[in-house]
Amino acid sequence: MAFYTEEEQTEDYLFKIVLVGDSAVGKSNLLARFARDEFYPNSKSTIGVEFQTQKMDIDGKEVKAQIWDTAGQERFRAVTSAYYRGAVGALLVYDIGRRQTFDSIGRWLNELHTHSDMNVVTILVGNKSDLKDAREVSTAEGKALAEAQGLFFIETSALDSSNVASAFQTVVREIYNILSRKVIQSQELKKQEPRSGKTVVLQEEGNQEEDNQAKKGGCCSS
Ligand SMILES: Nc1nc2c(ncn2[C@@H]2O[C@H](COP(=O)(O)OP(=O)(O)OP(=O)(O)O)[C@@H](O)[C@H]2O)c(=O)[nH]1
Ligand SMILES: [Mg+2]
Repeated sequence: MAFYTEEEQTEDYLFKIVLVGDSAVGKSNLLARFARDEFYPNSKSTIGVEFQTQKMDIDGKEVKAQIWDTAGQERFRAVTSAYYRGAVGALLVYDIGRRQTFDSIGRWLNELHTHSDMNVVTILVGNKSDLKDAREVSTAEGKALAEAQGLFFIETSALDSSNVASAFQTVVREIYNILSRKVIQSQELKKQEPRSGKTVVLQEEGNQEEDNQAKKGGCCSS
């Protein structure tokens, strides 16, 4: 999705979103709940990479989210750079009942930023919110980390479905909004240059340097 020309504006949007986080935090079940409304109480570790495409409606526009899922465990993971390549959104997942998975978030964030654009829209997801008695990470701690890192934040339960759709929708809506702003900016540029040839109204990569400068430390602040 490098360019959209004027004629192509009516085409669907396809956004690659990656699920990231330690093993057994519930990445595969969040995807299963969101895409198929299913839950597996005894799911096995993911081996390699799987993805699922889900249609979503954003402001009456059809958007497709291609959601990628891989193993949290190093030995089951596929080639890391390929997993992140082209991603425009990420869910960084931990288990609210296992502090160790929350402590790993910094490492996952580093990996995400090493292999993808700094501007990837990211939400920190505290999963298994149904495990009330086993909670080891408070909501306030999750929020604070998200704020410090410039991420969105939500707590979910793949088991009882709470906030699962919202987590994905938050990311996809923000990507869509950023894209729409770029289209408007390009159209304004086009008005100023009426004699230019074929008009490119969206370039996903944009001006990387400028974008990184503007948004460092936060994917979605503008
Ligand atoms: N109580 C509760 N259990 C959950 C929830 N989400 C997932 N689980 C359970 O946690 C275990 C691990 O879930 P998975 O979805 O396989 O975890 P994963 O992050 O994909 O793990 P890897 O593929 O190894 O990286 C399974 O037994 C799930 O049933 C949840 O929201 N609440
Ligand atoms: Mg999995």
